[in-house]
Amino acid sequence: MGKQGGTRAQVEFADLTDIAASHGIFNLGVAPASVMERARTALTERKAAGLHSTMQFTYRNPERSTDPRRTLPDAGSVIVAARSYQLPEPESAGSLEMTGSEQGEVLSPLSGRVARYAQVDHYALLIAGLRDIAERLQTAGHRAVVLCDDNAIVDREIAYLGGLGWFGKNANLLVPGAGSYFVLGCVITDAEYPVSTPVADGCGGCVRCFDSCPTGAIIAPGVIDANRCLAWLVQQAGTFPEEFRKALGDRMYGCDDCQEACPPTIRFSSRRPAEVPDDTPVMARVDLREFFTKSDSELLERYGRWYVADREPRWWRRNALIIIGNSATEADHWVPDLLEEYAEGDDPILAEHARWAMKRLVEREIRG
Ligand code: B12
Repeated sequence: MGKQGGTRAQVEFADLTDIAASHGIFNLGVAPASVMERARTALTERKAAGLHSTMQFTYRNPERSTDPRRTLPDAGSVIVAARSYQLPEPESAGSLEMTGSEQGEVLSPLSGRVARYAQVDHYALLIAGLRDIAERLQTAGHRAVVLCDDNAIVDREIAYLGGLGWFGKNANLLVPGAGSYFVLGCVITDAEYPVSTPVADGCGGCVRCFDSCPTGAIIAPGVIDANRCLAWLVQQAGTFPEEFRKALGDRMYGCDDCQEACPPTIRFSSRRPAEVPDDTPVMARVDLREFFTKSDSELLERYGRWYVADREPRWWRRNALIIIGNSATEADHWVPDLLEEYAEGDDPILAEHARWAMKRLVEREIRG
């Protein structure tokens, strides 16, 4: 929160774009600080229809998450930002722990795939830029609050209203000429700037994302049923729905299928690569064995920036058991003992997933 009272100097918007650019943020816009009616209606109606599954986030309090003035009562505008998370494609599908400068350090026979947005802490890189913008405004006597992937605001709608992109049928916000591999955030401030013009629809008649979803989670243009979306199912607590376990494939965290099928994203994302410091570790794939050899606290230390229900590494183990069933081969000698241990263990949910994985290995003719 900025200084109270005192004189306020106008900060040129160009100063803010310069600060953003120094953080690898090349898309900045301004949204009005008013209630986002469309998002409020969508949250309320979809919650009533159960499409939010067990998610809370922005659904917990739609009155708050759709009104920037609930965060900053005298807000005058919302500066919205998009930062690319498109990294160069890994050279080897099996490589783990690649860094921005050297790729393909470690190879594992059994690993899980991580969606692009979660391979690096892209939120932290965006937040660092937004904080510098907020600080510039605060130094000039304004109030400014940074929000990114926070329950207090619906990031896509405010970014849309601030002219950063259009809503794809896959529900992602697409930046014109760049695609959807962008994380979004904003600075709510009492400084006033002219509002940007929203971007017109760019999907046209294309419906490729519908067919690409492995579980049929896109139920209407821009509408996701979280009960079916793998990106939610891997984060959710409890039993992983059996009908979607095969579709999970080798995904450990997140799912990019609806973006990987999207023509503008396929075509343009490499034009707008993410700027990440050279020594940044990139988790494109993770070693599955680690989830059974490391303690909860070690796992949280390593993967704690990934949201998981109740911060319970148990749900990562559950996901890893499913992936083992879907992708282990005879070469993974440690797998049969591990599955037996968990199938007979005292965690009933993990035991059931281990039994499922055993059956799946038989079905795949990996075990007799
Ligand atoms: C909850 C959540 C999820 C949930 C639910 C997703 C969802 N669609 O709501 C789950 C866990 C499934 C999820 C998955 C993903 N998420 Co998410 N998620 C969020 C979170 C926390 C809240 C989103 C929210 O409020 N949804 C509420 C519903 C109502 O919004 P909506 O689906 O966008 O609905 C809008 C459209 O339907 C549109 N609309 C209305 N009418 C019409 C009509 C037409 C024709 C169209 C096209 C659109 C349209 O208006 C609605 C309201 O704005 C935000 C962070 C935040 N604080 O906002 C990140 C966020 C949306 N997620 C993000 C990302 C990166 C992802 C994934 C790509 C991650 C991954 N690879 O696994 C996937 C994408 C899945 C998908 N296709 O949506 C980014 C999106 C960036 C972008 N460029 O769009 C965000 C903004 C995080 C961030 N700060 O960067 N996510």
